[in-house]
Amino acid sequence: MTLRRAVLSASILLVVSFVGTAAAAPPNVLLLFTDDHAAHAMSCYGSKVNKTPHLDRIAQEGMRFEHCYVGNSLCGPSRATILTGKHSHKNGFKKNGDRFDGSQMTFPKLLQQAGYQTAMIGKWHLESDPTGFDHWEVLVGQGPYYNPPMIRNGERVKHEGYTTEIIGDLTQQWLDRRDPNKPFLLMTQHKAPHREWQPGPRYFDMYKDEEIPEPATLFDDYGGRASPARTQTLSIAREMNDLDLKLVPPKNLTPEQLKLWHAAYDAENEAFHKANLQGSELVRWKYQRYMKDYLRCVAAVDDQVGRVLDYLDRNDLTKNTVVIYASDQGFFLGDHGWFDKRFMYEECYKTPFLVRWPGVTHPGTVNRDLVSNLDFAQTILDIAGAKADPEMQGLSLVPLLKGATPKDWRKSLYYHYYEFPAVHSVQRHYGVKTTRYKLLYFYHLGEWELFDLERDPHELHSVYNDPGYAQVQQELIGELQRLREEYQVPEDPKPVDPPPGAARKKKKAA
Ligand SMILES: [Ca+2]
Repeated sequence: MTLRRAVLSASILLVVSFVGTAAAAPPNVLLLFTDDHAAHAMSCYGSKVNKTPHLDRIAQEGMRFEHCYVGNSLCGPSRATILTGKHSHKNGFKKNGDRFDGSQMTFPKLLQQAGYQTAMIGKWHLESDPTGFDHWEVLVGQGPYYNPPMIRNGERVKHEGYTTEIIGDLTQQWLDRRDPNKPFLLMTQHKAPHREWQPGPRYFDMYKDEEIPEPATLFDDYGGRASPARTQTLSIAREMNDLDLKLVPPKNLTPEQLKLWHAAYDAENEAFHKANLQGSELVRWKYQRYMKDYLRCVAAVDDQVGRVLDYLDRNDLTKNTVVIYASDQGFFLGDHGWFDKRFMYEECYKTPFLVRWPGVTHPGTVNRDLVSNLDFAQTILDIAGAKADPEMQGLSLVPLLKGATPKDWRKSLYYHYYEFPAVHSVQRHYGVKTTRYKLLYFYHLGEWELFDLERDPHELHSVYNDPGYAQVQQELIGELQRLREEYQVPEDPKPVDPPPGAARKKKKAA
């Protein structure tokens, strides 16, 4: 080849590759989402209790966010925040049981307007019907682990089998029949590993002869903190029921499923009843039973994640699909002796967040900036090249995904939990978190907590009013006030107790 020809072909290559970039189709977005999956039950986050090879693959081929937190650690509110990019007080969904106003702007609607086909499959949990989706098939409320009825575009349909696997099947079926000429947004939202942690038959034998390591705080005495840590009802020792502990089977199994269930649990249950465990030994047994079932549910999710990643590979979709994994919030895995969530404590306040964006995000990177589920909407819109809604309150994470965090990136996050009085009796609180410190205010009690996460990572000793932290405390109170003003958070008045007899009267009137 002559020099001239070589230069000419190089220029053609350059032109071709430039045109290729400029005209590149907007990427597909696959959001894989779970319910109550704590980051400390994922091996890519350093789990001591399980392995999640398929989720780890997303981290290895993309970016793992080490400090992703939620604005309100509860199922419905987290979902509403993700859809709208707004805090609970702005999108109107503060507590489970609220009804999502589907007429408000959401990121799937904006993607639809930008030419995306959009689909939502799995757990929705927002009371009103999904809006902004060309196709939706969702569980009814929480939905059961087995044989779930679902609502497909407004029509009730029946399924038989294990819900996590059914959601995996529906995901592939939708991908098979989508319009290949349009980019897609697909949200696959698992019910697992929510309470009551019912594993599928394929997972009954997992961890059978293993001891799951206990967390350091399983026998926390709740000293050194404000009163809500003592008055909650999240306790493994006291609040787990027979259904949680698999001492009785779920009610909606087919005869064949019931047979497998008895084969899995009966012998262990018999030994348990015979042993008549008490005190800490009983707590330890409950912890093992809880964790094994929780982790079996996680394993099923991990397998379905692997399955859809394989699908993308087989169908030449990997390169042009951004894969995101997140949970609606974390969970207490025996930490502080608890299950469930709600508190602004690390284990359930933090949520796992992985993003694989081929050709943009450097594989295997870890980001340590403060990010939030408030940012998901604007991030996904930015990835798609679509405009965000001006009322959205988060930030686009695209610069972080490109490896260039802006110098003025946020230094704090706002939190607000509202569901009290309610199940699990966690008091209403708001708070602020920085990389090192966390300030919580239980505002209807007038009680504060301040934690130095560097010295006290398990949050066991509040240093509120400790003279050594006077300046930190003052700065955080100021920062909390600043955030409340920035996000325009109204005062949350204390619910008035109904006068004695009011419930009875109301019932009579109805
Ligand atoms: Ca949840």
